[in-house]
Amino acid sequence: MTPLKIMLVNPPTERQLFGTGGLFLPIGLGYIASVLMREGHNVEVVDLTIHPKGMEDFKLMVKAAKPDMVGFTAVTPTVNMAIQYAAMAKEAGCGLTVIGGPHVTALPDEALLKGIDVVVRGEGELTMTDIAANPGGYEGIKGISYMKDGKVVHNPDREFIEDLDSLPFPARQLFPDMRLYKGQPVLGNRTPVGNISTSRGCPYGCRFCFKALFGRRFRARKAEGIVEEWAHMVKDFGVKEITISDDAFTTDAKRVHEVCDLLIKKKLTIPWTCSNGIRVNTATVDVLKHMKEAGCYRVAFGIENGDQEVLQAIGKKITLKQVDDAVKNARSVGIKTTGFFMLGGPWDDMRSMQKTIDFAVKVQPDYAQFSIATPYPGSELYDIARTEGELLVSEWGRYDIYETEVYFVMPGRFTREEVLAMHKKAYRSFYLNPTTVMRKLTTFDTYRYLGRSIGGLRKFLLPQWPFGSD
Ligand code: B12
Ligand code: SF4
Repeated sequence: MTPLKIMLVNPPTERQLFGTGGLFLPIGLGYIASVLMREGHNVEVVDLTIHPKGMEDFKLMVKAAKPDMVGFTAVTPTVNMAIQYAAMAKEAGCGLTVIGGPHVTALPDEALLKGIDVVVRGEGELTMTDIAANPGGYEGIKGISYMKDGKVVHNPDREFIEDLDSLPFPARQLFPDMRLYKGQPVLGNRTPVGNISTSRGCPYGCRFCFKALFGRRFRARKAEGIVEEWAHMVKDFGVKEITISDDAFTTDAKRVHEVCDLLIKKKLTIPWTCSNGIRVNTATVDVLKHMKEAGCYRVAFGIENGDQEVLQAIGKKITLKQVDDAVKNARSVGIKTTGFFMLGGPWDDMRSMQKTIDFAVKVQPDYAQFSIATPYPGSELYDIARTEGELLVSEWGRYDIYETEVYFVMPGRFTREEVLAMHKKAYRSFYLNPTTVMRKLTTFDTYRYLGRSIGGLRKFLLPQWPFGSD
């Protein structure tokens, strides 16, 4: 095998281009880099969210580096930028552009028709290794789509990686300094915040959720490897806090106990969070108590809706009682909670949105995040929004969280203006509620991170927020 020179690129969103900077190290790209290096390839990572570059500068950079292949990662709001930067790489003489990630896994044709050479669908480690071993010889490589004689060809899907412990750790050393990844107040407080992925796949089938990448089978790394990577982040990258980015970290309670035992034994109990949400039905006192002892200080719960019938309809498979218990359990062991709520789903009406707001206020997680239902390609929500609803936003660049958008409406159920009004009302009802205010005033973190707290409060109190682009 001839070693290749490969450049991997993390593109910014359009709104982020010269602005807000990166949140977390893109760990998927880190995995792709590390498996390619294991095969002997020469890999360079360019994170445009940290070191922004205009198209022309990027072109000059590629011209100077002369990579054999440039690979891009893309979520929905970054896909158009990725495609534009890929065109620059081509103009600079790079013969092969590859793209992977959730968006193109759902809509591979779109990227190919706009000039990308190869789309990697699903998990990319083994597929990218195969491409690099035989650039240009696409037949027989599972999990890719490409153009042949002017037509799109989709090779069969690749099987999921069964043994996640067989993967090397993400190549964090190739990325910019960890301190430049700013995290988010709601996700982590102490910088640098490191992120780690300990499992893939979620056994549940919530209808708004994109599952095409990792599937519904829970595949988990063993405690030993997780804790070794944890130690590596602390010792070699100086991370002060870790966020576990799994979809469903607590699915296997035995594994959680093993991780916590090892963290305690190896004295690695730095503060950590489960920022993407753990399932309320797995949040027992037993598990949470052990997590707290091992350093966990905040977990998020995907609560979504305050109407039991709607929860049923979206396939969330949780009860409001379980939510209440989970928040109480966390509070009883001293773990803070973030509740994720969703407004304006196709199953919503004004009544259920009001119930969601009331429930958030009643159940009182420490933080509440209300998002407006966003139909990401690859989710059932996307199909429903397109077929039964009226899609209002078609530019992928606007599918991010930097502005408040209503992406679709369900005629006869709610209007765009009603969703925006409920969204604003939700934040105000929650954060200006006397119980929340008292809790914030009596919380040490409010003062410890005063700057961020004031920034957060301003958002809620100033009249223009959260109107966003409205
Ligand atoms: C943690 C997380 C975050 C974190 C950190 C993101 C990060 N940069 O690491 C935060 C909170 C910051 C975040 C933000 C957002 N996220 Co997010 N996030 C996740 C979550 C829960 C896990 C991601 C993760 O760590 N995966 C583990 C790694 C190993 O997988 P991976 O990155 O996908 O990479 C693999 C493949 O995608 C592929 N691949 C990826 N890139 C490339 C590149 C090449 C060249 C190749 C060959 C292959 C390849 O191979 C990789 C290894 O197998 C996923 C849910 C999920 N299960 O995927 C959602 C998810 C990816 N997020 C999503 C979204 C929408 C967003 C936001 C747009 C939210 C918003 N409204 O603004 C932003 C975008 C930020 C950005 N520019 O990346 C959606 C994406 C849907 C879509 N159609 O694009 C997901 C799938 C959630 C969902 N179920 O809907 N997110
Ligand atoms: S929303 Fe959470 S629980 Fe539901 S399918 Fe997605 S990852 Fe699983």
